[in-house]
Amino acid sequence: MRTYTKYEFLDLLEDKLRKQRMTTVDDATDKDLFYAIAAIINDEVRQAGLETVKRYRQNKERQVSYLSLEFLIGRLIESNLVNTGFKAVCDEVLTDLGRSPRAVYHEEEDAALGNGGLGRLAACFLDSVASLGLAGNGFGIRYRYGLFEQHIAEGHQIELPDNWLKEPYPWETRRAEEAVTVNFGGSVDYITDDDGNYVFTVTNPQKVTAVPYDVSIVGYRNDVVNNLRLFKAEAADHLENATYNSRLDEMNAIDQISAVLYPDDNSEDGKLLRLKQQYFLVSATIQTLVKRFKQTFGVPLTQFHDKNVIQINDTHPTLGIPELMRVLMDEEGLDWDAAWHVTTQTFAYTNHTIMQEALEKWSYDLIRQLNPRVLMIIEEINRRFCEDKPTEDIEEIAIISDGLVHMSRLAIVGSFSVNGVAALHSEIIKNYTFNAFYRLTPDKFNNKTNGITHRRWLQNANPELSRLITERIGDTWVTHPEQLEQLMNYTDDVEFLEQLHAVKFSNKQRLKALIFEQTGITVDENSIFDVQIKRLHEYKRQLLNVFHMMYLYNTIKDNPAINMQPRTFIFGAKAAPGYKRAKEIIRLIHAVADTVNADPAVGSRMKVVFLENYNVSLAEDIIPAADISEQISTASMEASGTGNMKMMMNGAVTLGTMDGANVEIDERVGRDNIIIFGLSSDDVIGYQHNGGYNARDVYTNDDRVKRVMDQLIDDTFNHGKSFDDLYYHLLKDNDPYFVLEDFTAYVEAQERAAALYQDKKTWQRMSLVNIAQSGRFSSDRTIKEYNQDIWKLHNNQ
Ligand code: 4GP
Repeated sequence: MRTYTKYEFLDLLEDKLRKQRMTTVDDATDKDLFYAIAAIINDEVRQAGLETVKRYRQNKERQVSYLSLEFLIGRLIESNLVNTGFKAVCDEVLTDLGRSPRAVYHEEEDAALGNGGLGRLAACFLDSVASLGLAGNGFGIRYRYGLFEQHIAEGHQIELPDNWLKEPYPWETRRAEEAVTVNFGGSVDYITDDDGNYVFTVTNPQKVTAVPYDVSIVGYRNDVVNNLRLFKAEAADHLENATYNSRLDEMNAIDQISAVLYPDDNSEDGKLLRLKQQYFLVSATIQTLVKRFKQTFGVPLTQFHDKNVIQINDTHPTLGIPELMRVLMDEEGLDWDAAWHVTTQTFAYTNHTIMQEALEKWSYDLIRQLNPRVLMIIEEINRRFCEDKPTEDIEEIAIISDGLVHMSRLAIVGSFSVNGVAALHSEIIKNYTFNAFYRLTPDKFNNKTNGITHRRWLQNANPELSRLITERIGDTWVTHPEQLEQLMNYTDDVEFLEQLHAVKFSNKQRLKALIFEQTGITVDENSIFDVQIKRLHEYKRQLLNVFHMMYLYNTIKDNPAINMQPRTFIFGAKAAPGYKRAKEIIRLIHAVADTVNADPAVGSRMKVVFLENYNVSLAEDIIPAADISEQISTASMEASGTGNMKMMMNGAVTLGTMDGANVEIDERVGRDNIIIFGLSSDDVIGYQHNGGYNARDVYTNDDRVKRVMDQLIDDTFNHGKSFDDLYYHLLKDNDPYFVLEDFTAYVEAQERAAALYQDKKTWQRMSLVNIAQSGRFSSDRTIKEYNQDIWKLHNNQ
């Protein structure tokens, strides 16, 4: 990629402003500047993209396709500027013009085509694949509306449509000429060919056009530009329905397929539409890949898997397995065995959760409605798979049972690799969730601990810290994040620790300003910024955090003169629209915040802040300012977590359970540099299997627990409506997430955290060790492991 001087870049900017926005630098709005800069980037990137494709083609390279119903991209402008190498010059030009680079970059809408962890992981992976020079592309859906916009009205979450495409999205290119047709429904016919084989055809299907929109994925200063292809559903040009009105109805129905991101994660709504989205994505992708294979390689499709590997992000794209079988057999004439060999050598499956409600099961009838031929193939896969298995195992492994198709089972049977996303999670999958399969094919199972792109989450989100690090150890950490470990040489360097502290302080001041702007609450930048940002889910236990806040409040009310470490509790969280209890927890956080923040007896010792509409961009503002990273899930339930990695990389200290990747963070930083508490995953699994925990006992015997519990239903924090559901649920349903059981340990851990924070030197050292040990959690490391063990792509760098 080219480099530009300030003057050259300014020339380009003026040119783009004139030709594309019909304006000049003097009159340009921030939005004009944003679009003009995007156009400059696109000129470079699209050229490099063409060359990348040409290179892959010439070298006949094996490629990975990352299939995901979610890509939680956020804004692209800054990472594109960083990765092209234009960031510094662009910042300088804007500043010289008297403009704020931040304001200009913030004109970009977040692309929120995902719900949470697995969607953001997919976006980090794309960045690392390109930055490592690997041939890999993403495939997803171009949802017209992304993850809902969250508003809070009197503590209640209100969901508004996320109209992210109301203005043109500058990073996408529509490629109508590469559209493919996806068939839904219809009925299956067959004939017998001359050799006596069945040939299947589907008659009268609903035909939907999948139109690709390509988004360039720019590697970090390596001239590699990969692609994220997002499909939009459109009606075929000639709908065959009789009347104009019925055509319009059908067009509307087809629009729905790519209209909204499935709003509920971890639950089961809008079934047929969701399933249609899944099949739409996988069918469009598989057809595209098969077409490209035939154009590029000139060898029989029996070698498809030599050139293609498809990583499926959770079970949502599992229908890709029968779809590839369908295309290979019905359209390309392979027999079952040949097609099955290719398919099972092509697919690899990543599991992201053991939560039962997220392990997808679809009714047999629904899949028949969706595509009867696909159902036939699933039935045949199941028949052949179960054929030689002992009867006593069938219930646990059958792909179809009780009228349901178990997607995770289909994914395991149809893939050559199955991985979890942190060491502990991968063990749980092997030993519990998928144990029967593990016993059958132990070699399929492996672990790939998640990672995050340090370019976005450190270099970009925390420029002051990046500068400080580079001053000390040079900038090789940007391409070799494990080099951050060199910072371990400075753990006793008082000057460096002070500088680190100064950076955190100024990040906290910035967040303080943002908090004031968003909420009107004034927080103290000298207080601990105690941060819990993630989806709202009971297993993540925001409720435990709230109980601790209630307890602290009680402590202050009981001893008004008490001298305690001031704290600011910061939350960001969206609850799935249909998840009532999660929404009640949001309401509770607000009720506690209103009471605490308004109580003069509390003063500056404690503030509670809920930042609404948590998204990738907001995370980039919060994370660099965090002191404590709350990772307090019920042990065994958080597959990995990635916020834990982002915050550690920015010098926050984890306060967490031995769950997900916290276990590996603990291993890296050592017990002196992390605050661990609570039940272990073995304890939790033991309780689940043998009973043994009685929530009511804890409630009755622990005064502190009883008091906060009772405050759910008295009027201490009651804003018009008490929190009966939470109260009765914990007692009657025996607290399935062990909030009460872990309460005492959590309070003690919080006390330890406060004491450590007051010992400034110790805390600064802890913070530094976390940064220094975070390189392992770069997604570059994760992607290298995927490549070494699963994808086996040629390494271009
Ligand atoms: C999430 C997991 O809950 C989280 O622990 C993990 O870090 C992340 O995937 C990426 O692997 N799962 C989901 C989901 O987002 O929808 O199941």
